[in-house]
Amino acid sequence: MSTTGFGDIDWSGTALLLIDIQEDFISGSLAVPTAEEIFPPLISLLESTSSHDAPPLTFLTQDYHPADHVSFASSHAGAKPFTTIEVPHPSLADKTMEQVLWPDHCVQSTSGADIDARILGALEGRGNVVQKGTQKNVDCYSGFASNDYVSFTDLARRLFSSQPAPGMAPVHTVVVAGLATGYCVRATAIDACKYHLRTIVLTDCIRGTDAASTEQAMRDMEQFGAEFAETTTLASTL
Ligand code: VGL
Ligand code: ZN
Repeated sequence: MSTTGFGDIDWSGTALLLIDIQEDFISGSLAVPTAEEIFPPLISLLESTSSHDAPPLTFLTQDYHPADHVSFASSHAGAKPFTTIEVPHPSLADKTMEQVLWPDHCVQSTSGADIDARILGALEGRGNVVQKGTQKNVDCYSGFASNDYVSFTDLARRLFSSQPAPGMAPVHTVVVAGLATGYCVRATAIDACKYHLRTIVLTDCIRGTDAASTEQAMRDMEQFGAEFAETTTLASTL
């Protein structure tokens, strides 16, 4: 894994993407075992950006599923969480898609879907929430698009608008943190690379559900061109 120095980071065109920092992934039904470890470095970064003249534009993705979502094992008779099945492609009648089945998580209007209050507090109201996974028949790991890449959140449109926030320069760099490394962090970072954004993944502010998916995701993100950094390195460029 190559780690980058940040002498050249241009904060005026940098956005923070905070992925699925929600109760169910921290202490709920799909808890990432070491999720708590991301909070000290991430909160200190958010606090130092808050005191900056122009804090970076910040997006918070929120996994937000209907109660009968296709990704829930409970939606498929006899199926167990953490297994993989083929589900019908939502648009292509003769195709299926691989779907990992999860315990019910981040159900709409439940506290498990709430974004962590410490993160919201550190942002002092500056976060823009991007909901995903809201359609019953398709899962959505990336903050940009559903897993079939037929529907899109408004994240790309907002990042690529000519003035993403009042007075802000166009975005060319994203800093990615959150949960879980093997799924939603991976998919979001890879999509950001595909959009030719400079993509910096904060290694001390991401955690995964299991070692295998986490290690594979680190290799995949690097292959697509993501850079890796620790928060202290990044914060020293503020
Ligand atoms: C995620 C599994 C299911 C994630 C979301 O945020 O990484 N993982 N839904
Ligand atoms: Zn989910």
